[in-house]
Amino acid sequence: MRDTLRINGKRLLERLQSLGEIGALQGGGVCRLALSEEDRQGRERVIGWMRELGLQVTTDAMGNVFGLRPGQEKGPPVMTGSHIDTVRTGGLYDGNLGVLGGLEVVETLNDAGITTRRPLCVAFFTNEEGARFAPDMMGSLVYVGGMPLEEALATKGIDGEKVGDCLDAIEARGSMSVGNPEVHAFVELHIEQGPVLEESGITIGAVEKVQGISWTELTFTGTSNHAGTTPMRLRHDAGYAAMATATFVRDLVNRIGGDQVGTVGYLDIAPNLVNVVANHSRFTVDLRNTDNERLKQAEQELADFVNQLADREGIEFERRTLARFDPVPFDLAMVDRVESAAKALGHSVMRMPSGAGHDAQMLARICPTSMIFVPSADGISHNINEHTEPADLEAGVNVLLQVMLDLSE
Ligand code: HGY
Ligand code: MN
Ligand code: MN
Repeated sequence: MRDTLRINGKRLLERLQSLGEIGALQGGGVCRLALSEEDRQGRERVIGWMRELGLQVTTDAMGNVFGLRPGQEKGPPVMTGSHIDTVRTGGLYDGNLGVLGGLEVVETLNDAGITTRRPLCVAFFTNEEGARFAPDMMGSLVYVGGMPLEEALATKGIDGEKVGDCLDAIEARGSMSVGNPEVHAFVELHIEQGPVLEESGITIGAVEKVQGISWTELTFTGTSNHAGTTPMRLRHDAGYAAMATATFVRDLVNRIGGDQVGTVGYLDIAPNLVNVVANHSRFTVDLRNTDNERLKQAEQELADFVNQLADREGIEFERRTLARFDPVPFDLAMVDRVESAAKALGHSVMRMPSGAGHDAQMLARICPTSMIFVPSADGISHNINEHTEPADLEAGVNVLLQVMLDLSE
């Protein structure tokens, strides 16, 4: 009976659409930055669904939310989940699919009158994106003990606001100490956010690992001056330095090759005027690689370049590490479970790494963990046109259902 159990794809889509109304952008997409008013509304809606499904809802001091479904026995639950915060130009599925897919699994079991041996839990973690407050995966990192709670709460975002103050402003700070509930195993359903599954014509990704992530913030301080009267030999141009570094990053990544990727996504220049040599620039460099040694090489070459550039240009600089996570391998038995569940359901499946960071990479520090990927149309994500076909969404949640049933017995 359990093998033939299937989720309700229409109900799943309705919840995804409903949650996507919160923070909806003109012309499509979603903006629900961590700990914003939109995040508060999103939390309220998801917690409401959790309660409607009979889950026991708890919130920890970092605002991580857990919906527990009791089992026949007590003990650490089989957990699934992800995040409901988005980047500024987010889509309907990044993170949300993992949380609402978990709720769909619960409702399917409720409808079938099934109580699993182990308890189940559906979670969403605070500030997975890291777009407002770095590092990313902050909530799950604190939950697994990888970042002290106080340090996280004191973290300032790109708008100067503190995490703790923003948690309180949206009444998201819970009373439960971080690290609860314990967890038996964790499996996260997520869109791939890249082109691999679609290009391979494969429906399910059994994720073997998450690549290493290095986020650095660089601040250059030069001398503002007249764009017309200042000879080039007398310039200390913080704008030029930022853009020279951005082009260096692209050349560096092309030179290293392989899985190496590099992005300058955040750039602020002042005074940002047509006829003034910039005296200030602040920007971020996102470097990633599945190979940690190569990632370290990229970080070292970037540091060397910035030192030499600052000397040459006669400018000051500050460097701040916003995030640094080594590549994380997932538990092979868990990857096998994802792969065999997909095959048993008749879906094509391939083992693959994750290019994006995920809460699962933090849960892997404390319990057997893996991820289930479904295809992203045109490999697009962190973009309002993010899309995954309903049949693929449904396939992913059916695989999640079977893996959770498997783990809960
Ligand atoms: O940046 C990431 O990989 C994730 O979206 N937080
Ligand atoms: Mn995500
Ligand atoms: Mn994301």
